[in-house]
Amino acid sequence: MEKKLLSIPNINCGHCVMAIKNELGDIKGVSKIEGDIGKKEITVEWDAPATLDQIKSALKEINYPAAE
Ligand SMILES: [Cu+2]
Repeated sequence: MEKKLLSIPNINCGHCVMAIKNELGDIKGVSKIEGDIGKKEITVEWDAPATLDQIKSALKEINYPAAE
């Protein structure tokens, strides 16, 4: 299992976290998504076939790009 903390500056409220959870939850292999509204961060856990690139591009697609 892989796990990554991503900083998402566009997170402002619970709806943002829900939108991210819905989007990433559709990716095959993603097993867990936790959001921290105050810190504007999400933690994602995944296994193959999901990849970090795929997760990042899904976030970009819904206008919640991860900061590097
Ligand atoms: Cu929001």
